[in-house]
Amino acid sequence: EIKACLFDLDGVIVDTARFHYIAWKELANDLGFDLSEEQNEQLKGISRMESLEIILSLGGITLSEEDKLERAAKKNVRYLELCQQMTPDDTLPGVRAFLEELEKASIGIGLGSASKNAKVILERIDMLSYFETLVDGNRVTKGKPDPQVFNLGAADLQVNPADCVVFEDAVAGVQSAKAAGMFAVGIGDRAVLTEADIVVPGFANFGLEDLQQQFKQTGT
Ligand code: G16
Ligand code: MG
Repeated sequence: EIKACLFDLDGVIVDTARFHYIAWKELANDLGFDLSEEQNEQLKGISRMESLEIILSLGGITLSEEDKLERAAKKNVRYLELCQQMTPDDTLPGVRAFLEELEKASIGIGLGSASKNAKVILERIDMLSYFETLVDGNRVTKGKPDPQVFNLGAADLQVNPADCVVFEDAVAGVQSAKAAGMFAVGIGDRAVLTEADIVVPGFANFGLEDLQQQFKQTGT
């Protein structure tokens, strides 16, 4: 029985990936190389410092720890500056209606994000009040694909992992959900999110009744 739903932020609730991409691309350009959109895919769901490591290895560049921290901080300032453009209209289609359905059905709602900016972003798009708990990059010590982020969410909401559904757009996030023993709904492309229990393009044509049905059919 579904007792709680845990949501990833970037790519599930709101499309911030394009802002992360612009800011990371500028960092790469400062270092003399470019970052493709395809390379950016690898960074989804991955923490800020781990993302930086991946980018540096793509560019074949080594930096001192101090320089890394400085550049990551500068990237974040730029990212937050870009996020200023965001409004409640940037919430992905159907998300608000879906959360309202969950509220009505008394199903718990939690956030499970790698981002340290999660709260600020939820405030900007006026979605913070839906969430009973936030597990974000400030709380987790082991990033996705480790199950910690979703385990903490289930513990906060006092539900068993088997009664939790996770919504994720990243491969690492789906792996994290499955490692936590939860039902994973992939948001995006089935060919990419191969480990998800089901994959849907988004919440536009997907409601609680659809979820309940799939959970019963596919869930164990
Ligand atoms: C998000 C993004 C990642 C980003 C990470 C850390 O994770 O998908 O690309 O690197 O957060 O973000 P920040 O630099 O804001 O701390 P999620 O789990 O919400 O998809
Ligand atoms: Mg994501």
